[in-house]
Amino acid sequence: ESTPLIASPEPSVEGFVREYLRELNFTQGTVLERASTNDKYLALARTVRHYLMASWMRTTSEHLRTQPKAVAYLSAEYLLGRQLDNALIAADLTDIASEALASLGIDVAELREAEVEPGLGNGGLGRLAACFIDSLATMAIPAIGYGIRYEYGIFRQKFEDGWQVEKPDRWLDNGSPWEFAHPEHEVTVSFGGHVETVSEGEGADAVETSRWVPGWEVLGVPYNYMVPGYRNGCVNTLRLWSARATHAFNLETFNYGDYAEAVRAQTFAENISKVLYPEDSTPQGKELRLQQQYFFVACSLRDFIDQLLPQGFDLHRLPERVCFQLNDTHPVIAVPELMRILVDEEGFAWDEAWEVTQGCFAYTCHTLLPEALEVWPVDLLGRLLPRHLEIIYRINDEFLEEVREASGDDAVLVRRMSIIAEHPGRAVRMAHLATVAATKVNGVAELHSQLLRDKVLADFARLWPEKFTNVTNGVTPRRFVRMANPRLSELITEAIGDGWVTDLDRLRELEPLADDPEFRRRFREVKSANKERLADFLARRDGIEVPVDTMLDVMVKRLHEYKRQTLQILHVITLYDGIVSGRLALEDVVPRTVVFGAKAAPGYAMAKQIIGLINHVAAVVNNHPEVSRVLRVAFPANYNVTVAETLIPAADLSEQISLAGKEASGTGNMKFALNGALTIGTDDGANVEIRQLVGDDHFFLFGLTEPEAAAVAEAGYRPATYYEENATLRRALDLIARGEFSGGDRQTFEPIVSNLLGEDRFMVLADYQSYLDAQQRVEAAYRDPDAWSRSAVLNVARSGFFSSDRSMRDYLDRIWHAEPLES
Ligand code: 26W
Repeated sequence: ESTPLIASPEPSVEGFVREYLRELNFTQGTVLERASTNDKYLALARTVRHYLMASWMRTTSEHLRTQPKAVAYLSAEYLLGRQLDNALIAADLTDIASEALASLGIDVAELREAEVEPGLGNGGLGRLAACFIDSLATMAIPAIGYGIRYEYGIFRQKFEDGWQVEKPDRWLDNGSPWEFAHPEHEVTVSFGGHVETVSEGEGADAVETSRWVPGWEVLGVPYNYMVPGYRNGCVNTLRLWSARATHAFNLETFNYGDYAEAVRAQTFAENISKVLYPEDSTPQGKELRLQQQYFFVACSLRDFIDQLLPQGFDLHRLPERVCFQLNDTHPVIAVPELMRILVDEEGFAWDEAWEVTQGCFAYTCHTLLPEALEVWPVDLLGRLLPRHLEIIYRINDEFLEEVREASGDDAVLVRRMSIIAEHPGRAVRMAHLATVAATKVNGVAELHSQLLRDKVLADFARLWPEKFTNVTNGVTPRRFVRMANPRLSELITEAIGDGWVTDLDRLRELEPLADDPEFRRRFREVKSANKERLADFLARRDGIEVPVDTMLDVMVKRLHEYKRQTLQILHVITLYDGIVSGRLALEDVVPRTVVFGAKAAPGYAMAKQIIGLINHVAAVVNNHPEVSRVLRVAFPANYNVTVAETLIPAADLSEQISLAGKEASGTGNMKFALNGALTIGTDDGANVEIRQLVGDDHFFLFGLTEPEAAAVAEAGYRPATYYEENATLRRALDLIARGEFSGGDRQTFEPIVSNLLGEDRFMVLADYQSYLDAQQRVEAAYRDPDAWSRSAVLNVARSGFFSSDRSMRDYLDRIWHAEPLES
């Protein structure tokens, strides 16, 4: 039996006009003549929703009815990007909507610009989560995304005199037409208090059990978002939790007559989902962050059990119904939480509960940097979640017993593997907890997974080799090709049909066309039209002038020393120096525009220095009468998904220049290749796989390999040697040191220079010459437009592997073992 459902409207221009005016008049409460751009945008968003609504309801009720095995993706971040265009494309309404609104004198393109993107993530990990839920919906896999509805997403970046300043991201201010609040499904989450030991039974039968007496509670209110599959009638759900004060909490204080105190208490509770932590890869160990993690995880487990399973479901069989995928360690507190539910609330024996828990979780690691691995001080965790700490201790006791047995009491090994670190203070190692609990542990690219097995988690991989697997990341071709690059999409579809959008391997069929001069010409036309679009966008948005007839050389990603934005700015400085000193003739330089986009964590001083340096170099280069004829540097502020969508399709050269062994995967690298940019890159992360697939001749490789870098570090790296022995490098660093880019002030960038000469943890100087040589090869290749565009077409044709649909198939085969919903 299926529930009665109102059908979505039939797609037609007249029908769309009717629906739209209804929304504008009856929901938005305004008339066309008086409607603001925001009114018109909100009405359009709600209109589009109508066309997906019946599919959403049907998907949800089918899921409930058939009780398939589901994927529950637990992620503290979803970097969704704008929703309107994506929804229009998924519902196949782009043309109908444009025509319908044009008949009312409205330009859809203008309304698109009115949407403020939900930036509920920092970078790669959050964007990956967004790509994955898109793919799961497109593949009709029963899946739900769980996360946090931050009131403020990633900060809005501004530059003042070239230095980063952070402004709050008030993304909800103009209304949020894509979400559906469900206060009736609120969940209560407890914190603090203490644990009581109670004896049950008499005499010899007496057993001690623990009971958590929490100190305070908050409510989690779910907000549902549609996750539409691409034209397949499947619409999955993303459920984000928002913190509210409990009613009781307020009332109690209110009874004392202190109204102001009651409201303050409310604010305190609601702080939990207030703001996304902007740290990417260096955890701050803040109590509020642990509150966020437990808050969303507790809500999500409760919700899955209560809302998605039938009443009275036997939780012994939970692993048949769900895999909770842990997106990095941020949701790992779900492990003791499930144990607590099973043991304390459901009365399971410990061993039974542990078996179920181990069957329900899988863990994805997204990093290799030791400082990025989350560790929670035991006193903090014990204060906030005393019962969970107790559970973690018991998990650890039993685990370490297993280690002792397997290792013949190797005490050093036991200390290394323990979930509890003893130094510098007692703390819970969340990656160890995740690895112990998970059915599978995966890295996000071949090299990364290998390094996890060999280095970061080597002890665990020796104990449980079958636990470890790889799933190389991917990106959704819907957003990052079909939507972001309509011109290329049309060219591809004209050549091979439109099946590639959901079967990206079919891009292979373009390979022969790389040798077709006419196809290459049209490919170049697309590129240059995309450059025009970008130039237009940056002129309007930032007042930045971008020449459209130059090589567009792009590095966009979070600002981090390991990613080495410094290396690219050193190349810019070297070109500048060559021209200014007369050692490089203007006509020998391939004109290029170097574009940066990057946010620095607000507390990461060196990253902010590097941003300052890039902007100051840009000012000097762009204002130099000779140099600016062949070299420009553009650094639009506030890089985000929306900027990526206009920037990536215009790029000729993709900079993927991290020190080998540091970038887990990278996903921007895949987006560039799919949009026909060539990569200059190190042998790191998924670059390795990109190069294998596109071929050495169509990829500019440079730099130390991971084993080489490890050997250099082992032998004792001395960066100053490179400075002393390489005159070009010396000149570039001396320019910075002498204040060439800081109005003669030598102090401004002193920290960068002394760091490079003294420590240079990420071996920028060691790779400098190799990078310069690779850039020479880039120039030579770019001088031959036909050969370049042949390589570019081959990059597109050979990158189908990097669809997140393929990543999902790998997760399904290797980890989840779930199947599509029949439709
Ligand atoms: C503050 C704690 C913290 C620690 C790590 C916050 C965020 C992180 C993330 C793991 C950082 C991140 O986004 N990692 C990136 O994940 C991408 C998706 O797998 C990879 O492509 C990137 O290489 C990796 O840096």
